[in-house]
Amino acid sequence: MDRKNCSFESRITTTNHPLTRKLFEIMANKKTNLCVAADVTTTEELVSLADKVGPHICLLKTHIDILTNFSQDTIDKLRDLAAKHNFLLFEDRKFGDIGSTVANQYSGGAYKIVEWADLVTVHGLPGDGVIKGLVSAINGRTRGCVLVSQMSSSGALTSEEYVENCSKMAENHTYFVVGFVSQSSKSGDPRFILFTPGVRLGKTGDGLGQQYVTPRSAILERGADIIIVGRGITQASDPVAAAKEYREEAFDAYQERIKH
Ligand code: 5FU
Repeated sequence: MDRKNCSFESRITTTNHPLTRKLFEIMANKKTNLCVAADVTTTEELVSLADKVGPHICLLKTHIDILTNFSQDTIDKLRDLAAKHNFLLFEDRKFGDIGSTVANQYSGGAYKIVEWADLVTVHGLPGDGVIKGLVSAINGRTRGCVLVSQMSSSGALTSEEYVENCSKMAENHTYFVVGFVSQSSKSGDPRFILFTPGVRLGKTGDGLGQQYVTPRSAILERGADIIIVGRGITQASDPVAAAKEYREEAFDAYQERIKH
């Protein structure tokens, strides 16, 4: 069973991870494989964006530490919107330290990420202690992580060997890892979801190293399951219309892929 030829529905039973299953269900039922990168800097903008694009997304990706006015109210509102529109919360924290430190970063500090983020990103660089550290902080909650195995930015040091080693790490920790943030995939394992950022229509880069491909290219050529789109939506004159456009392009490309 090759991941790229399978429908999201048919992949539900390939995994025991409750959040992987939930995400497949959301994608299949809502007919969307769009994740919006909500890179805005105030709670008001974040909440307003989440409510507007909510019907079109399966996941809302945050960088919670770029907010100038974060509080518990931010989280209460995001969680309400996630329930209202049926999407998951994905904090792109890119944990990358020893297990003991990431456990504290995940559960403590100002953001208490473990309390509200369904999924978080993690670098495989420190070795699998980073995963064990995060898991030690979960305390019975249903949580998962996405391993950043290959970055979209130019000159990224994520070599082929690194990508392969991240795949092995994921296979050893399937109870926590739901998939990869990557630009390509050699793995056909249907349990793992491939999330691809660096997606934008009409631009190839941002002048600061980001490199873009189109939704069709991400899904049909690179094998993405979910596209992550930030400024293509947040900086559009009409973010809702842009979200609809990316959603349709991405879901059409996915449907085209599973036909073959
Ligand atoms: F792991 C990665 C990566 O390799 N590239 C990324 O761009 C994460 N990202 C995130 O996706 C980045 O931190 C932004 O939040 C988002 C892309 O935003 P853009 O506005 O679509 O370029």
